[in-house]
Amino acid sequence: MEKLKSLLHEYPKSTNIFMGYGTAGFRARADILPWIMIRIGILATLRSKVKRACVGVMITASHNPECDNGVKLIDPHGEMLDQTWEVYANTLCTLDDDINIIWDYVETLMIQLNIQPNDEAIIGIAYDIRQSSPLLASIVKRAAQALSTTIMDFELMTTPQLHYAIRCYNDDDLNGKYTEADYFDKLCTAFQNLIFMTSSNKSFESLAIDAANGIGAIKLTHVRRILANFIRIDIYNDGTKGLLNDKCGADYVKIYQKAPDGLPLKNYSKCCSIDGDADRLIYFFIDENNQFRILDGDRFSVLFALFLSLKLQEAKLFDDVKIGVVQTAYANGRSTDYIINTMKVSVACVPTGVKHLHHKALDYDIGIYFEANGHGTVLFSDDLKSKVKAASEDPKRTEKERLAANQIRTFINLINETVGDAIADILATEVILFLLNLNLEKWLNFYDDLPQRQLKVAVKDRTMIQTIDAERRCIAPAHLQDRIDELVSKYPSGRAFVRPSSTEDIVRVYAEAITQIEADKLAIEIQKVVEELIN
Ligand code: G16
Repeated sequence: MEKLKSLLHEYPKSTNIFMGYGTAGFRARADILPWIMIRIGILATLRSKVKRACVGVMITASHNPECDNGVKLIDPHGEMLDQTWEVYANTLCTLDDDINIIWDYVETLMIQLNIQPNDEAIIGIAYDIRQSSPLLASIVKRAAQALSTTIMDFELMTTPQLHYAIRCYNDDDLNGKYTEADYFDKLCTAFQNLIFMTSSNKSFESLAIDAANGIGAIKLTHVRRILANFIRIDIYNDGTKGLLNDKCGADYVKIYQKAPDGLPLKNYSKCCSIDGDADRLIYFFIDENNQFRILDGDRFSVLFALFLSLKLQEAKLFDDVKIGVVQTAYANGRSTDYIINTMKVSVACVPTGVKHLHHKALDYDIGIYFEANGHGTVLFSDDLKSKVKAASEDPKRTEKERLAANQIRTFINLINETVGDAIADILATEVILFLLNLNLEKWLNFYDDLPQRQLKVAVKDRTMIQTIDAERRCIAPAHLQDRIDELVSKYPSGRAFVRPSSTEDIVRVYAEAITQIEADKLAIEIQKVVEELIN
C-alpha cells in the first residue's frame, strides 16, 4: 500500500482527462500517460491472478507519432484483453489518486472475481522504441511489484512478439517459455521448409522494407541474416536517420497512397512498409507507367485464401473445412465481391479493431482476417490441424495429397496466430508468391480496386459520432447518416462511412467511387458535413 501510495504521489493523475480503453488499449500523448500506468500495473496483476497465468503489457502507440504512446494488456493465449475487463480498466482510470479509493475498488474486484490475496501473478512487459517507453514500462513494473507480482522484463519487442511470447509461457505445447531465437527460428524454418518442398529452381526477387523507423527494423535484421541464402532483404527507415512513422510506415503509405520517404524506389520492384510496432504490413511497387501501386490488407486476405483453398483442394480436404475471410467496412468493395463471387469463400464484416476480427475468425476452421490497413493473420482450428497432420502422414493418400497437406501444416508454423504480425506476414506472403509463381503485378491483377479516399477530420468531440452495423452507419449525431446517404446516392457505386478514431483525436472519413476524382470529391463533401454537424 505504501509503495502504491508513493507512486500515486509521484505520478499524479492529470485533471479533466477521460481516457477509454479502446481497440488499441489506452493511447494518448506520452507525457499524460504515467498515472495510467499505475492503474495498468494493478489491473494486469488482477488479470494474471484470475487467469492463474502470465499476462502481457505492451507499451506502444503503434502507427502514431513519436510524441504519443499507449498501453494494452494481452491475455494468456496471446489474444487481446477480454472485453469485460475493459470496463474495469476504465473504472480504475476514473478513480482519483487516493490510495483508499483505489484499494476499495481493488478489494471489490477481488471479491467479485474470487481472487485470494496470496494468488500468484506474473506479467511480461515489453515496449517499442519510443523515448517515453522505458519510463512508462518502469511505472507499470513498480505498481505491479508493489503487489508482489513477478515481472518478466522483455524490454524492446514488436507487439506481435509479445503476444506470441505470452502464449508460449502459458502453453506447454509451445515449451512453456519464450526466447527470441526460438521465435525467429520457428518462422524462418517454416519458410525454408516450404521452399524445400517445391521443385522450383526460381530465385527470390529482393525485397525493400520500410521499417517506419520503428522496432521492426531491429528485429528484421534477424530474419535478414537467417534467410540470407534465400532472399535479399534491404531494410530502410531503420531508425538511424528519420523519425518514427514520419512520412513512412504502413499507415502513411495506406492513408496517403504514396511511397514512403527514405526508400530508393526505382531500384526495386518489390517493396513493403510495416508500422511502428510491426503489426501492420502494406506491399507496393511502381508500375511501368510510373504509377504507385499498393497491395493492402484486402490483398493479403485474397492471397492467403487463394493459397489455402488451393492446398486444401490438392490435399482433398476442401469439402471438410470451413474457410472464411473477415473484413471491416474499410475493405474495398471489389475485394469483397471477388472473395465471395469469384473465390466462393464466405466473408464476414465486423467493426474496426483486430479484437473483433480475431473473435469472428474463430468461427472458421481457417479464419483469414485482415483490416485494409494491413493488420491481420490466419487462425486454424485444432480440428483443422489434426486433419492436416493425419492427411500428411496417411500412406493411403497420393504423394500430391500428402505434399499439399504438409505444405498447409508447415504454413501454419509460419503464421503468428496470436495477432497480426508484419514480420510473419512478410514471410508468408513471400512464400506464397514463390509457390504460386506470382509477382506483385499478377497478384494486383486479380481484381481492380474501386478508387478510395480516407480523410482525417479534426473535431471538438469525436465521441459525438455513434455507429452501428459494423460502423457502416451512424446513429448520432442526428441527420449525419441522412446527409451521407444523400451524397453517396449521387455517385454510381459510391460507398462511404464515418467513424471516430480510437487511436487519434479525429474522425475518419472513408469514401469509394468509380473514379479517383469522384472518391476524393465524395470524401471532401462528407468531411464538410461532419465539420458542420459536429463543430
Ligand atoms: C489499432 C488496432 C487496429 C485498428 C486501428 C484503428 O491499430 O490495433 O486493429 O485498425 O487501431 O485505429 P483508428 O481507430 O484510429 O482508426 P494500431 O496499429 O495503431 O495498433
